[in-house]
Amino acid sequence: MTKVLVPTVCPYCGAGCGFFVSVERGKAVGMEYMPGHPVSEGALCSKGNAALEFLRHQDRLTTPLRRRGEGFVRISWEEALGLIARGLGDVIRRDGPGGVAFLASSKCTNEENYLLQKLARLLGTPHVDNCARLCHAPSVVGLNRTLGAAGMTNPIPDIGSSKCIFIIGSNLAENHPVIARWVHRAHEDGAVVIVADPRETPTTWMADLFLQLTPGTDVALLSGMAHVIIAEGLIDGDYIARNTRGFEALRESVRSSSPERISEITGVPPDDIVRAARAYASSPASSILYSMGITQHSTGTDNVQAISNLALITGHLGRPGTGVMPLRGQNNVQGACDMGALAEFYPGYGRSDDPETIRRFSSAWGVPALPKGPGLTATEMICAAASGDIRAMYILGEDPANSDPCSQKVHQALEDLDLLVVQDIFMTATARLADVVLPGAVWAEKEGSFTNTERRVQWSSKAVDPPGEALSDLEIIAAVGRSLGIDLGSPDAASVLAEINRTVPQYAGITRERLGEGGLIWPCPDPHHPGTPILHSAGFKLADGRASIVPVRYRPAAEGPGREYPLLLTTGRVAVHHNAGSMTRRSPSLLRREPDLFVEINPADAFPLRIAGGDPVLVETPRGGAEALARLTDRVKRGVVFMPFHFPGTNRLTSEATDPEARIPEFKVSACRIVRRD
Ligand SMILES: Nc1nc2c(c(=O)[nH]1)N[C@H]1C(S)=C(S)[C@@H](COP(=O)(O)OP(=O)(O)OC[C@H]3O[C@@H](n4cnc5c(=O)[nH]c(N)nc54)[C@H](O)[C@@H]3O)O[C@H]1N2
Ligand SMILES: Nc1nc2c(c(=O)[nH]1)N[C@H]1C(S)=C(S)[C@@H](COP(=O)(O)OP(=O)(O)OC[C@H]3O[C@@H](n4cnc5c(=O)[nH]c(N)nc54)[C@H](O)[C@@H]3O)O[C@H]1N2
Ligand code: SF4
Ligand SMILES: [Mo]
Repeated sequence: MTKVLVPTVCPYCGAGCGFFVSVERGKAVGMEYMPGHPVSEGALCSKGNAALEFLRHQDRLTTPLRRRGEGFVRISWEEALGLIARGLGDVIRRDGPGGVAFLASSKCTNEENYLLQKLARLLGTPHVDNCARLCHAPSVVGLNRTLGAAGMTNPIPDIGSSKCIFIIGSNLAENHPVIARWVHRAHEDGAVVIVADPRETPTTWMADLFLQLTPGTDVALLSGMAHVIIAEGLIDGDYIARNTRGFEALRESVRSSSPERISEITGVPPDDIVRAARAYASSPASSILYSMGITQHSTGTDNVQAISNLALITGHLGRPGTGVMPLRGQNNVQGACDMGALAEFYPGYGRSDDPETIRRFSSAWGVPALPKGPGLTATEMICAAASGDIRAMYILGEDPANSDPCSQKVHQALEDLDLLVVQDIFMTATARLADVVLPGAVWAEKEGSFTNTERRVQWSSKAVDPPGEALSDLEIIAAVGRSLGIDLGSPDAASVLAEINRTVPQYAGITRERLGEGGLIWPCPDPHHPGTPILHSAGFKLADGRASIVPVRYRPAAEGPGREYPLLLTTGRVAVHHNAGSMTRRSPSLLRREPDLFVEINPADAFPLRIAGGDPVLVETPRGGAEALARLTDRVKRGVVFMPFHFPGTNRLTSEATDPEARIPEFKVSACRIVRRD
């Protein structure tokens, strides 16, 4: 029997590595590397290598389920679709379509996300969002305002030609390991690597200069660097004059941010602030890579704007090896946002409160009217569910019961809904609260396009059939539409992509026929366009083609350590688990390496609490408590503790404070205390 190699895209992170699934007699029997892939060049990290382990896991959902008492019973597709149509219909008749909210999925394809937001809007509700809200929402607001586009400005392989790489709030060695290979390559070629992070991580190990700042003080650090760059005349005056507005206001606002003063706020030695500023400003091509350490703050948008400012005053944009690189997290979070699965945007980033955008989509979809946004964001939907304003939710491939902050409240809000529909591949904590659970097909069981963090759109092919009665998410969404009397067209990915080509200008030239190995990078406005790997090389898509320098002022995090809760809790990730863990905790080779929830504590903090390494402890915040095993390490500074959120518990602790504009929760700063469990 011959083996067939089917090209697919890794289902985990935004690096978008490619690999082949090898198929024999209709079964996935292994994987083969893809040496010709432009980003991964045949490499994969531990998660990518283990992807088949969860694909074939016995816990996969194989039939629709409905709640009965505390448990679930198997039902037919017909019954499931009937329940959903009746449940949504009841809510819409009573409360109007605004009583229904949809969460799209940054794990699903572009076509699936496009169809889900279309279903939501054709039903008449503006409330559709995705987990980007918990992730890069501040990049969408901050980069759109400063640079006129929210995407990564340069492609991943470009990092290899950078001469100074400033990594701030990103642990890419663990979370985007294949992108880290490009940083290594640049480093070997003589690039200076600077890392700003409150923790020592495998990423900080590759740094020439490690700035171990206090969590939540990034605006201060970046203002201090801007101060040095301006004071020492390291700005690019020509670039500023030709391409930007607002420089004088920035000069004024950072005048008092001397390295000595900033050192008091951030805990970073003044000399290191000066060294970092000089290295970044004076190299011929510098890039800034950032991620959740920047965005997941009540000052997330300010942090992002402070990053843009640094790039703009030094002219490190629009050329190879430069750029502002918000490393997207999920395999298709970029695509879910591009497809308009966001409260404030229709597909292609037309504002959902813009009458012209609404007119354009009404005409494209052949309906007289569409809801005007902005709708409720993912975090606001949960609050509205708690207060009774949202009565039904449809959740595609997300696990807010584990991944949203303050999870006790999320559980209660989801439980109180009249109807909760969850479409996933496993019985997650969120699915356990549902009235109806629908079994979806996962990446290798369906075809479609995914957009990685550098805006590269890639086609992933179907290798095997889904288990049992599971269907592709596209087929399910179309069937739900039909049961509600809404015709979403033919549920095959190529037809939906053809519609996307017509309605999303950035994707106009990204046709199915052109998506061979390596894909195409948007904007790609017509079928002959080669794609646009580097943004802003000929000005900015803002008034007069100029970028905006926006002065920002340091504000402390919403919650600080005090007498009752003396430690500062920061949360994040480890290499072998992914987000709420539904997939990696079902991969034996990964689970073996990190089997339990742990909390990293500095020995100097642990000693007076009589806590030894491996002890079970209770971590408590004003919201609640979670048990974890203590891990003593000086990778966290005194006063700071770290927990990953891959196991249930961590988000019982996290703060509900959000950024006032982007509405992202402050996952990176909560006040906590720790006690030993005897
Ligand atoms: N292995 C693995 N890979 C993943 C994921 C996963 O769960 N596991 N998830 C994917 C997703 S959805 C995302 S969004 C990305 C996220 O990727 P990252 O952003 O790299 O992930 P985090 O661990 O949340 O946080 C990054 C770093 O920010 C630091 N940090 C915390 N607070 C601050 C601060 O105030 N300032 C600064 N400068 N740094 C701070 C943390 O110590 C941490 O080292 O990873 C993606 N890839
Ligand atoms: N404390 C704390 N909390 C955080 C963060 C943090 O740093 N700290 N980070 C936040 C960030 S950046 C993010 S992005 C969110 C992530 O939040 P979520 O998106 O809720 O997290 P995941 O666990 O990735 O959930 C994805 C779900 O999709 C399912 N799935 C996978 N593939 C498919 C498919 O093809 N079809 C269907 N139907 N389902 C599929 C998976 O089984 C899983 O249940 O978490 C946020 N929460
Ligand atoms: S780096 Fe990301 S995309 Fe690449 S193999 Fe690892 S998890 Fe998959
Ligand atoms: Mo994320």
